Amino acid sequence: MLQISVGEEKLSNYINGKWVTSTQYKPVFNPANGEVIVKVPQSKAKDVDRAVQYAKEAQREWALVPAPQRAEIMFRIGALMKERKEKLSRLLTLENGKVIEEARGEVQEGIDMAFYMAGEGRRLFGQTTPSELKDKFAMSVRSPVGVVGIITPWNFPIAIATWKSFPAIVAGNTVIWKPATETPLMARELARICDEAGLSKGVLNVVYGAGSEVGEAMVDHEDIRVISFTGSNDVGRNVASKCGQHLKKVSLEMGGKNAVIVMDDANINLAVEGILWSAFGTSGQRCTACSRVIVHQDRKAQLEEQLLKEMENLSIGNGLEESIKVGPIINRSAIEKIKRYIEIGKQEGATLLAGGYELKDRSYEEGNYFVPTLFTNVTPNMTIAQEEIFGPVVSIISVESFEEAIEVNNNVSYGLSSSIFTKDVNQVFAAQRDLDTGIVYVNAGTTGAEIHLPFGGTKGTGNGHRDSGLAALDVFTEWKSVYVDYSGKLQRAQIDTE
Ligand code: UN1
Repeated sequence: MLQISVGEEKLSNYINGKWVTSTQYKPVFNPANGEVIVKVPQSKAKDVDRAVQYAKEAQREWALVPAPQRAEIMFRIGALMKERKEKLSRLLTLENGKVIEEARGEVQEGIDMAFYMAGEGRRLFGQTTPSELKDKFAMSVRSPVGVVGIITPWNFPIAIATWKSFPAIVAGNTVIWKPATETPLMARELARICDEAGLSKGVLNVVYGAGSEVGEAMVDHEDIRVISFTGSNDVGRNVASKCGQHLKKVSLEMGGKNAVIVMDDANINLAVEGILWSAFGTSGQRCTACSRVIVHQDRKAQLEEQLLKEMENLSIGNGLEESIKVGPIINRSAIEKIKRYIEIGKQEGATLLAGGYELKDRSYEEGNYFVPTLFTNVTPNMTIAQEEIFGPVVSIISVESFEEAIEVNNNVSYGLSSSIFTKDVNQVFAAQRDLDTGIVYVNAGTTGAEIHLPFGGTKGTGNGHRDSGLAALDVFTEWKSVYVDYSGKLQRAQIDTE
């Protein structure tokens, strides 16, 4: 078994290719046992400013490096990530808690993104199109935006960072990255890999610290031209309004209140598997997690019975043990938040079928473990059916028809992911049209997004942009339309067209 170091080592910011120490640090805890694993810098606005100055200078040169060469470095980054997949995965479990199998999956998502964007270096397609005038050529090209700021969450500390930074880098931008304070090791490892892969200094810069200090400084910095943020709805709104004041491009990825719909003709065994995986994987701490099950009334009893039976097999514990299925919750305040929702669910009249409490016996004492929880007889407007809990809590809502299922699915302020289990091809196509979410699954749970498709959602989930896929390039590039007139005379558009 690969050893991972645990200690009180102090991490450094990574600015202009150098590791820079800080004056203030904060301890980072292993959610599985409460041990301090590392100390993370608490940087100030002036650290952000210093990083931006270097990034700005570096960007001028980086933008002139041919994109296929930028992409070759991206390919090396992917290769190094692949070589270190096991080490990265174990560190990820250490700091985030997710079970090792899922950690491997997340690291793979980052590797996939590296290779995908490495390929993009030889595309970055624009358009060529006829001009309305004679002897005139028209095209559109993508140009980098400049220095971009990325603010990433603790629940997918490496995958989401790659969704944002890799397209930005291949497109010729330089990056200031504020990782979540809870999960700083993935940022250090990724910076090390970029360094070893030969990424020019100043192209990727890591500045650790609080959102209220480092995040705010990034949002307010006039030389950061784009902010790409994944996190809570409250913070996202604040980021968006500040960016609005600065006329700064901002891409937001926020919460979800995702549902699995189980129709009367569904394969119930498959639906149960899909629900368990998407509701209790990562202990429900995914933006895409299933937190509502909308079931046709004729199958409700059967579904509940099978879910309850399978939930008994979900082993809870330290995610580094291969047999564990449900790892810890990230921290105490997340546990408290989940507990509050359990109380609200009970008060509002939902029936608690399983779980609903924190594990506190001797072997779990020091970690943050919450038992997978199932509520039923939930009505669509109850608080637990409306608000994001970000924990292993599922609410069952029963409906009488397909139309009602769609309506209940859409009756929330978020719109990230949705899923339907049915064998009826007509319902499949109607559902993919009518479900108001950025991601729709048919006969699979609500998680499992692949990196070459756009990731994001409607309504309160975002502000119209998408992470990953080709869509990410739209966030990190400006369109430039170029007209070349080779007629040798002045030709006026819309006028000299006869
Ligand atoms: C997130 O929860 O913020 O589809 C990201 C999924 C993962 C990504 C989740 N590939 O669940």
